[in-house]
Amino acid sequence: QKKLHKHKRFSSLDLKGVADYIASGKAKRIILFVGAGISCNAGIPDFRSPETGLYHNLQRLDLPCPEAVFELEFFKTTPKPFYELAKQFFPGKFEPTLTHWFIRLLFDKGLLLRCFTQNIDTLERLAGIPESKIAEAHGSFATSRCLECGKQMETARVQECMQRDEVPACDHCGGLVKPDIVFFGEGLPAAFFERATDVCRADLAIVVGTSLQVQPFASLPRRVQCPRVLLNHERVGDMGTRADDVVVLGDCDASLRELAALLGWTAALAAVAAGD
Ligand code: CNA
Repeated sequence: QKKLHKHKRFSSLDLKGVADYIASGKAKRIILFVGAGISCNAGIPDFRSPETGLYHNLQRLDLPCPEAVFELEFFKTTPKPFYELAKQFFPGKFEPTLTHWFIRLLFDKGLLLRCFTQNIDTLERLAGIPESKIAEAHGSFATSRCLECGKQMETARVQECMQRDEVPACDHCGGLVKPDIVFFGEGLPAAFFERATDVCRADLAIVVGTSLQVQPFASLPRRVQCPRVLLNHERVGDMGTRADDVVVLGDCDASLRELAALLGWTAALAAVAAGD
């Protein structure tokens, strides 16, 4: 590992260096670690951005602390705040961003090893990235089930309840229904751990739109041995501490638009985003 970090493998520590690295064919198994920041330009607020983040805007829900809205024990007794919040970013209302389309393009080009996402908005799926290439660390809104008997409830029905400001109750036993997103106090999906072994196989890691504060997800970028890139508004985790790390601060869509241009992929990116 030491030896790997001693030698920079990007020609320069910027987007041009990353583009050269990909264009030279050295990156055939690209791994992505993404978070709420990649969906902000779709109109879904993230958690921790000052002013616009969900945590900042939760005061009106009268919670003991902002995180309580995603705590399992709190939800069991007080589910309304969660459903009130979920109404704002339930799938169906939002379109993928340029960052999602860029990841889709990596897949189309046969370069995507896996996209690890903390997001629950399913925009990766909507961008046409196959489920087998995604590891949804915190589950998703795609399915919901009763906390008492485990019976599934169709997403459309859950959504209908939310629109009526009702908390969905199980048809079978009347129990509380919860989308299969991972709350604090719950384990991560088994598929996340199975797919985490990908970190050893990747030849380029790209971290985008995450504050890297939630474990165990946050530890994954530390475990890769390949060159790493951070595209984020701020520096996070240990990104930028290795000799072969590239850190590009700013809007992730803008950075990936530039990377696509450097690779000569602008037209291809526009085509996937247009659904061609
Ligand atoms: P976070 O802690 O809110 O961090 C987001 C990060 O993205 C911050 O570092 C921001 O500075 C950065 N950021 C925001 N917008 C941009 C942008 N346009 N370009 C570049 N960087 C940007 O979110 P994390 O994902 O790190 O936290 C993990 C939580 C958030 C997970 O459990 C998610 O389930 C949860 N979450 C998901 C969604 C969603 O599915 N879209 C929305 C809100 C929260």
